[in-house]
This record gives sequence, C-alpha cells and structure tokens, in this order.
Amino acid sequence: MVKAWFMNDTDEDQKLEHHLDPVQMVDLDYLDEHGVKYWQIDADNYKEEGLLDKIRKERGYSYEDVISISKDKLPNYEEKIKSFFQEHLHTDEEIRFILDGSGYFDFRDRQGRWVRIAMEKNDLIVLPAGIYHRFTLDTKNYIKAMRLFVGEPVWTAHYRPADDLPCRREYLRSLVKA
Ligand code: KMT
Ligand code: NI
Repeated sequence: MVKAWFMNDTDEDQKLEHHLDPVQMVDLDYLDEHGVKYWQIDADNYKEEGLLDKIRKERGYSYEDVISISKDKLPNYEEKIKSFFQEHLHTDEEIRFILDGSGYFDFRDRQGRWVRIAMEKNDLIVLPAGIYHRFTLDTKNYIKAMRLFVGEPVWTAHYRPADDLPCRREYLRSLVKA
C-alpha cells in the first residue's frame, strides 16, 4: 500500500525521505481530504483487470502517454528534474500511473505543510487542479509513468505564487466545503 508522511524541511538531498523525527505518517483519508485520489492497479495486467479503464471512463481521461525519467531516458534531464521539483500547480488534474520505478509526489496540505507520497509501480494518483505540489525521483533514480488527461494535455506549470488563478481559488473553496 502507498505510504505518505509529513516532511521535515532540512536542506538534505531532495531524493531522501525527509521524515519528521519521530516519523509522522499520513493515511489515505488525509489525502482524500485534500482532493488527492489514489488507486492501486496491477501495472502488468491493467488491461485485463479493467479498473484503469473504469476510472478512465468515469473521469473522462481520453489522453495517455508514457514518460520515463532517468538520466539516460529523459532529454534535458537536469533541467526537467529541477522544474518538476519547483513548487507549482496546474489548471487541470495531474494524473500519474506508475508502471515501473519509483519517486515522490509532494503536496501542500491545508496548513501549508509538505506531505510526501512515495509512489511506486501499481500506484495511480490524481492531484486536483490548483493544489501546490512537486515531484522528485528517489535515490533509485528511475520512474516510468503513464500520464492521463481529459482532452488535449496542458502540462503548463504555474509556479508559486499562483494564488489568484481561478483553479487555485476553486481548490481552496473545495477544501472549505470538505
Ligand atoms: C510532472 O508533471 O511532475 C511529471 O510529469 C513528473 C512526474 S511523472 C512520474
Ligand atoms: Ni505538476
């Protein structure tokens, strides 16, 4: 099952775990309260399993591609790695299904604390539009993920501060209601 925890804010390598001392884990309900959705899906067998297809239909995900992130596989690796880890938001959901490898998706909770989600093969995550987040590889330095999207993909990252964007305001309103 996926693991998530509150992060410390030390200057150590971003690829390390950054646990608090003592460790403070976060459960799936906490993610859900922030609009972050999680499913476990068999990455070797997802076509037969049918769950991904069901989610895709329900949520209108019509686009997919696959991104591999490692020094050898991703053009402009150093630059991309830096931009993935800069705190940002999107006007649409960020949907990632991990096919191989692993990495960390971090999001800001409602109090502005970083929560780190350790994603690996078989994990599907949906980060809602307007949530501040970032991504880093872990010390294994490799991830392969399916990217899904509703319609033509828009990958534009709006770096923090982006507080006046309608999607940010809408996201904050959704938290108040929850
Ligand atoms: C993103 O938008 O942060 C990425 O595509 C990188 C994470 S995908 C494993
Ligand atoms: Ni993003």
